[in-house]
Amino acid sequence: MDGRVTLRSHLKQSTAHIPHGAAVGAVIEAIAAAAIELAALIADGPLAGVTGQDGGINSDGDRQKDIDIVADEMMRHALRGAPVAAVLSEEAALPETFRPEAYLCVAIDPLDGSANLENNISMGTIFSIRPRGNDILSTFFEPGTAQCAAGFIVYGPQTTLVLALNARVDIFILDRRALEFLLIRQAVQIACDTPEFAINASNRRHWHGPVRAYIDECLAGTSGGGEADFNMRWIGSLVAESLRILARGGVFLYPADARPSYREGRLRLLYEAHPMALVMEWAGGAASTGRRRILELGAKTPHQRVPLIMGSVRGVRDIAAIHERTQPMFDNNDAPLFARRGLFR
Ligand code: FBP
Repeated sequence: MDGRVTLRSHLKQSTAHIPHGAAVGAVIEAIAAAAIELAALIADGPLAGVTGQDGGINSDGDRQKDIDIVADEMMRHALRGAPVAAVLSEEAALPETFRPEAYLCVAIDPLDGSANLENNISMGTIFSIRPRGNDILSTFFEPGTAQCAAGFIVYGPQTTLVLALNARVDIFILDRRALEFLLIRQAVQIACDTPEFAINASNRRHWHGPVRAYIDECLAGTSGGGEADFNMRWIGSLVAESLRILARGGVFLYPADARPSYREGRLRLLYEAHPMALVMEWAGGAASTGRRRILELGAKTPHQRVPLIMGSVRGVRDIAAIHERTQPMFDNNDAPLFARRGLFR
């Protein structure tokens, strides 16, 4: 023994005492196996025939890259061989039923941030696993607290797997020679108070009052009377931003804004916000819309969007406190349009 802990041995141990643990482990192994193949394809890019060029439009009207289509096929193929009742993918309008009698359902974004392929910037796979209810579609519409495991893979300088399982978060790196994931960080805890934020600041003119107020405070720093001088990051890749938060804390915001197609935010509840929220909470962080805990939200449609604010507990709490002082224009907690009060303008 060389002391290395493989994903397989970790799963064996951590699924031993959870309901249907063997099935949960098998699904995670299937996703990890597909991720190893996908990592190789992404690393070769144009040499393997994937260019990041347009591949058409998916069922929800999003532009797809050729690599999105390949990633979706790879993940579906892997999950078809696993104990999975149904899969909801970003790339398809409705869940696809695999084995109706199986105990688990999976929501997946096969390749988030694929627009980064051309620029050689990190992108990733995000997954959420939950027990099947009586009816497949309503299973996916349950709140995020129904998830029994979730995680994401980052295809970057290293291929990293972040796994939320058994109420903790562990991180693995792909050993490219042995083609297996090895444990590198256990029971990760997010720093509770890092002065760093990530937001696409080019949208500032569209933001609602509370988001603008928080970011303006961060930018003003100690010269504006604040407690700290903040640093800013924006990679444009949800998985890379999330991994950074696990490494050093800070907050990430993709808020709702005034543009008609961003009234509910940009990111998707079922395969982006729910799994990231589980990762954040099980690593001691938080995830909110600004007004509601993400994990308490259920979906009404498979590809529903949601405002996502996540990361260090202190930052998420500060942002929620500003929201609390401002009334939404409509009484809709999931998609607030905020009243513009003098204080926040
Ligand atoms: P896709 O679902 O289209 O891949 O987009 C998701 C995403 O790339 C996130 O990874 C990232 O946080 C966000 O979009 C970036 O959005 P923007 O381009 O508006 O900054």
